[in-house]
Amino acid sequence: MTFQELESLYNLPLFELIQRSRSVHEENWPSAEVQLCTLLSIKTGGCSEDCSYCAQSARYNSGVSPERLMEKCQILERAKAARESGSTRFCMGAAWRGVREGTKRFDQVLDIVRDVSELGMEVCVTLGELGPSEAQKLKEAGVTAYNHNIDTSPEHYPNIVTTHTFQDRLNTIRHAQDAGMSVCCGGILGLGENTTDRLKMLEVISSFNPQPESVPINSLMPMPGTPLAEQHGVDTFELVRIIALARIAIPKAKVRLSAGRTNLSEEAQTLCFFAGANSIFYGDKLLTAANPAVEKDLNLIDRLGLKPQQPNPDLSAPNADQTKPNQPQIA
Ligand code: SAM
Ligand code: DTB
Ligand code: SF4
Repeated sequence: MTFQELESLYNLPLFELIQRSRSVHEENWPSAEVQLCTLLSIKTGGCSEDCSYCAQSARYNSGVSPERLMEKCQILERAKAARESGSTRFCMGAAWRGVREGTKRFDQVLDIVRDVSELGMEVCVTLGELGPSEAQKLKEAGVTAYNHNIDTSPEHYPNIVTTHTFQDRLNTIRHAQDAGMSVCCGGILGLGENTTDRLKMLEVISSFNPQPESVPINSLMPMPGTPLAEQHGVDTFELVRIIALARIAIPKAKVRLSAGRTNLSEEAQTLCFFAGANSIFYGDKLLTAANPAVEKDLNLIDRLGLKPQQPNPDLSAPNADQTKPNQPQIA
């Protein structure tokens, strides 16, 4: 979807925008389902990168202490517990710039993925930069989706991160797609960007071929010690508009209402679901930051008459559209 199309939708009266996103939602998804995803930080802190929102960067005194890669048996316990509690997707995050074939830590990750993928959940990993061979190895080990966010517009990205480029992010996404993994790609609202940046971010994400299988919409959780610690919160109606646009522009993606739910009322979250969000991170912790308690989420889901999504037996990645270019067009 082009920037102009996104902009004219964005400027509609809110109810009209939601009416449109709701109808796209109903054409593509069961209307009352929400996917529950469990997130686990398998390697926390000490990251070389300078992403100015992130508590895991070694450059900031955020109070997050660097840890080693978790042991496989502990990860498997957490994955089984996630499945028991109704999650259908297990997402493992590592605070790395990226991974390289032939290193011990990459072999350890492959070993972990092989075992987690036996449990019947979608297996998502977010490990930073990948080359073609790392992507291929992860796919073979059983990864179903690779999370790599573009986070903001190409223009605003250098104000947020200087240790890698927006193009580096696009290259990794291409490698994940070429290896046959689904891509989970979204961004963060509240990084000091303007509406144009938010729409450009969605323009890029919607131009991927194939479009991402999931689109996480995070609201910045300002982390003490990071350059964005004092950033003010995101207006709920702007968040809802971006969710509605993501639903319209990327109709078959799970739109995940991601970081920042602890700052949203139940009513605000409900509006997000109504506008097209159909997936959440479920569990008391994200990577380092807080998330609503499991009981609170289950209670909300129940009161809204929503149903947790059942496991999807088809874990294959979406197909590319052969009539379209497969590199996003960056203006
Ligand atoms: N190192 C890998 C990478 O950068 O892709 C994986 C982990 S990284 C923490 C995953 C994503 O979490 C980021 O791309 C960003 O969208 C999100 N994130 C990190 N810190 C956040 C914060 N304070 N508030 C909201 N989202 C955040
Ligand atoms: C995504 O888009 N959001 C998740 C997941 N992908 C890896 C991470 C949110 C992190 C929030 C900040 C923290 O926990 O440190
Ligand atoms: Fe490292 Fe990822 Fe955090 Fe950036 S977002 S500092 S790459 S863990």
